[in-house]
Amino acid sequence: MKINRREALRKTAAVVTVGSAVGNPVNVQARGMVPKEKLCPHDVLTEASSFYDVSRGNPKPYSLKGQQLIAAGLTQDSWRLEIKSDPFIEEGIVKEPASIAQQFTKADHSAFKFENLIELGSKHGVKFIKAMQCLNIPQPLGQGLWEGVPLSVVLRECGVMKNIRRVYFRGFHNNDPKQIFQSSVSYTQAMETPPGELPVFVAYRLNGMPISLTRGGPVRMIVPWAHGFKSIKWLQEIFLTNDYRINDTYALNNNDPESHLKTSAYLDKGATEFKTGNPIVITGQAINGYSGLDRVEYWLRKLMPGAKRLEDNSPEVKNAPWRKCELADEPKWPDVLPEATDTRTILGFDKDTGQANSWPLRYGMISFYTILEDLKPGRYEIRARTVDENGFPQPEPRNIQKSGKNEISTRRFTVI
Ligand SMILES: Nc1nc2c(c(=O)[nH]1)N[C@H]1C(S)=C(S)[C@@H](COP(=O)(O)O)O[C@H]1N2
Ligand SMILES: [Mo]
Repeated sequence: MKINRREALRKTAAVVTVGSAVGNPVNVQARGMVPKEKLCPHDVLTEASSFYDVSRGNPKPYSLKGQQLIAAGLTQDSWRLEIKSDPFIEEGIVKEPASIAQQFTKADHSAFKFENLIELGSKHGVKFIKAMQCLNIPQPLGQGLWEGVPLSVVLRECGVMKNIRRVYFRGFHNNDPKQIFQSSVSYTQAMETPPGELPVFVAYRLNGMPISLTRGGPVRMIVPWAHGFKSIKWLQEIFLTNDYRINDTYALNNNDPESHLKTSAYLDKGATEFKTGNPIVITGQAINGYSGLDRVEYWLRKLMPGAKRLEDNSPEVKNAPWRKCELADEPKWPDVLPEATDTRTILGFDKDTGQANSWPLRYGMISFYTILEDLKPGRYEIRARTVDENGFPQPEPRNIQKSGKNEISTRRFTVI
């Protein structure tokens, strides 16, 4: 893929001199030249096939081939999107059923086609760079430039709507109800975007190309602020209901269905043994979540024989001498974006100047690193944590792990 080849060239050409970080005594001693790709080993945009995959289904939709794929509506030509209102009512709970002036169904051939979506996109299209992260898996899954049509624009095609409080979406699944994977947003979240905020959108491009089948193509929902389970892959059905209760599939497993991406740092895995005398490079990625990211910090401790395991909320961890990690520089966008992408057209970038509104990007991820020098032989444990823009160190302020895995990331290694 073009962007990755260019990115690779850029990375191998660049070297970074380390050694001046204030308040970072471990790094002050670093004298070596460490290639930038070692410090920041992650691409800014993840190639579609390199995302970590989280998919239900047996067989998984992307394993279908040929005629089965067409029958499943998973090619651009065969793809259809149904939009229906839900007749649901319940005595004493939901008094009136939802209704919309125009339903879009397969039965009467009115369902949306791929070309209808592209047409809406030519007038109202949006682009956004988003980190995908599973609520139940610490490490981010990847980051993409997603492109599509705001859900509000699609729903306006339904004309007058009544008694709608939640908007649900489902992907392709076989007929076993256990395989249904659905998520939802509130009516307001679907229809309105506050200033500076981001719309939910129906996406049909990833990193400048059609969304691959493995990444949920031809069409996938993208909920910018949310964990992956809201971003339904193989989207084929939207239903509008007056049932205000959040019946996302993920809620059934004790997950918080309204979680936003948490600000948190995740250490990369790596060697467990280093030779004394060589600088040790520790890397990771941080998510710039709901509360924003102020900084990433690390704490290194020597593990004495019999050292006890430390809980995230123990005084030892809270009062430890945490030090700042280095954050990856903002990239030169033309080097990492698909050819000829105008940053002025990407949400989160200034419409006039094309500058990013923030670095790291909102709901994006950023590489961080530190370099450890002159460690004496022994066992060590390193932790990394974020501090958000309200001054809360990870895992605060929201430490309930079922609203997103943000326990403090820890790695052990030996210096010999
Ligand atoms: N239709 C459908 N959409 C889905 C899923 C699924 O199993 N089926 N998994 C969800 C979950 S839990 C996550 S974390 C993300 C993962 O996205 P990825 O596989 O592109 O990394 O997709 C979401 N969308
Ligand atoms: Mo997930």
